[in-house]
Amino acid sequence: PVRRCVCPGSFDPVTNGHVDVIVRAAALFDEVVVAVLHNPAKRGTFPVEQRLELIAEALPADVRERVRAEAFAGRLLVDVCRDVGAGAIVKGLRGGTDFAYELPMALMNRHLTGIETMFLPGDPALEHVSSSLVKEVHRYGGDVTGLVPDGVLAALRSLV
Ligand code: COD
Repeated sequence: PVRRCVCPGSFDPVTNGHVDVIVRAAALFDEVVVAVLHNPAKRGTFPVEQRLELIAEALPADVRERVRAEAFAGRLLVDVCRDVGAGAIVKGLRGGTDFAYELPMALMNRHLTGIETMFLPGDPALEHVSSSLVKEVHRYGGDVTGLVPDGVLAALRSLV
């Protein structure tokens, strides 16, 4: 059987920290579904279609055919996992704060359907990288080169 996992997030926008976790998940599973979960009531910075495109173009060529990005509005992560046929959730951890935030969600998701969450330690070189900090630093004129894929750099520059 095909072993498939879900890498969930907001990806508003995708960062090199996300890409690292997705590529490493692709080394552990046959297929990875990058699930862009969004709240239809909240607009976010980038439209969901653009978030999907930015993820797709950031993927290294050697994993592209086994990784797909898909958007889900107003859904529980466990329902997304069931719908796409994923047996596990894979998430990156940036340290103790991420763990404190992620642990109750992992336990709740297991409570709901039995699905397991696997945590991968984030690349220490990217530990300070989050979508929100990247946007803030860029907004006030800081340089985020090396922290996000090239397509995201261009997308940030075209924000008004
Ligand atoms: N290094 C390693 N990992 C990283 C890095 C980095 N530099 N940056 C981000 N990550 C990891 C985060 O720890 C997270 O696991 C993942 O990447 C996604 O990050 P974001 O910021 O894009 O996404 P979040 O944290 O906003 O996503 C939250 C979810 C959408 C996953 C969550 O809210 C959810 O599951 N929502 C669906 C509704 C639901 O089921 N709720 C009940 C949950 S119990």
